Parts: sequence; C-alpha cells; structure tokens
Amino acid sequence: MKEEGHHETRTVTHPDGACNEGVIESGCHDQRRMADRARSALLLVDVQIDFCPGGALPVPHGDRVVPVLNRYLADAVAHGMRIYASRDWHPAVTSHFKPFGGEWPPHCVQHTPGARFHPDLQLPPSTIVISKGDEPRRPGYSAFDGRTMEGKRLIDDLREQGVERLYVGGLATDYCVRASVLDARRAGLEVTVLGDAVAGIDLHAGDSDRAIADMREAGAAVTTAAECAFATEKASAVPHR
Ligand code: VGL
Repeated sequence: MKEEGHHETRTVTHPDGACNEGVIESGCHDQRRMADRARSALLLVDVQIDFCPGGALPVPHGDRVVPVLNRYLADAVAHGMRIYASRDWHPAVTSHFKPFGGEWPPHCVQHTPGARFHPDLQLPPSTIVISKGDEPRRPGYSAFDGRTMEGKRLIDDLREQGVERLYVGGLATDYCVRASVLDARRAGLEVTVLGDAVAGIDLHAGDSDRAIADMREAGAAVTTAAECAFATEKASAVPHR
C-alpha cells in the first residue's frame, strides 16, 4: 500500500489537551482546540531502508526514529490528522550520485529494496506518499520538491486541505528534514520538528545541531513527545539531543 497515495478525507473527532502546562516553545497552546487537528498534518521525511543502518547511505542510528515515529503515527491517526511520508526516489543515473559528479553514494534508487520505507514503520493505508529526487539534475532534498502519486505538489495538497501546521520527523536532520522544514516555513506554514524523531548524518561534526539551529531561526518549534503532543501523554521524558 505504501507505494500508492490515497486521498482520504478524515474527520476530526478527538480534541484533547495532551500538552503540558508551561512549556516554552512547544506550540502546544495552539493545539488544544479541535479545529487545530484538522489544520495539522504529520510529515515523515525519508524513513527509507537506505538511510538506516545496513543501507547505502546510513544515518547513524537512523532506525531509532522508527518506534518513536510509530507512536506519533498512532496518535496522528487517532486525531484524524493527515499523514504524509516523503521518499527519495532517484533514477539510477543522477548528478546527485558520486559516479555522476555528485556528493553521495547511490541510494534510494527507484523500485529497489533500499528505496522502500523501513519495514517496521507503521504507515496507515491513508498515508500520502511524496516522491522526490526523481529528476536527474535535482537532488530533491526537500519534500516540497516532491509530488503525490497523482503528481500533485505537496504544497498544493496541503493548501487544498487547509493544513497550516506541519509536525516533521524523519531522516536526515541535516539534509532532507532541514530542507523540508525551511521550505515549509517559506511557504508560511507553522512547523514543529519532532526532536526525538529525527536523526542526522553529521558528515561534519555539528551539522545536525546547526540544522536544528537553522530551523529554529526560521521559526520552527522543536519539541519532543514528552513536552508536547498531539502525541500521547504516556511518552517518556526524552530531552532533546
Ligand atoms: C538525504 C543526503 C542525501 C536525506 C538524501 O534524506 O536527508 N541526505 N540524500
């Protein structure tokens, strides 16, 4: 199912107050109202086999985001939130890859096992898959470069659905998460980065920290399930980084 996009319209039925009081920079105050659920969507960036240990371009401990994201996914489903999952979806020959002048080893080549979502990621059938990086001359770091299975740009789908806030997790903090978050901010969306559900490559020491700083500077909030959620109150306290 994951290879097919769906466009289900879901109804918001679950207002709750899962946010802690007094949390700074969480965006929680905004989330109590029922209407906010409809305005919010979850974006999982590139949680693909090639970006996990054993893959072609592994993010160190990249697979650690999977169980955390599964909790966010369950809560997003419970709250009737729209769910997007982006994937790198490269042709075999692209200027993004080292053999063709690019920076990276070949990874996430279309229709190869490494391009699949992590097998433990519990994407609901309604997940909207966003494919990106399929143009041979564009790296496609940002999910906003991508399109649904029907060819619709992510931003157009978000606007049609009235989504104003994105919760973003996935891989890698310092590349595709960063690029997606910055594009979301440029598009005027409110953004909360799920700080306990991202992991970075850190090709240069500190890249992920700098990426987090860049995202904050662009106006994104960075939070964890412990601090704030549409997510569950059961989440344990995990300090960011
Ligand atoms: C990514 C490096 C190269 C990512 C993709 O998904 O963050 N990073 N291609």
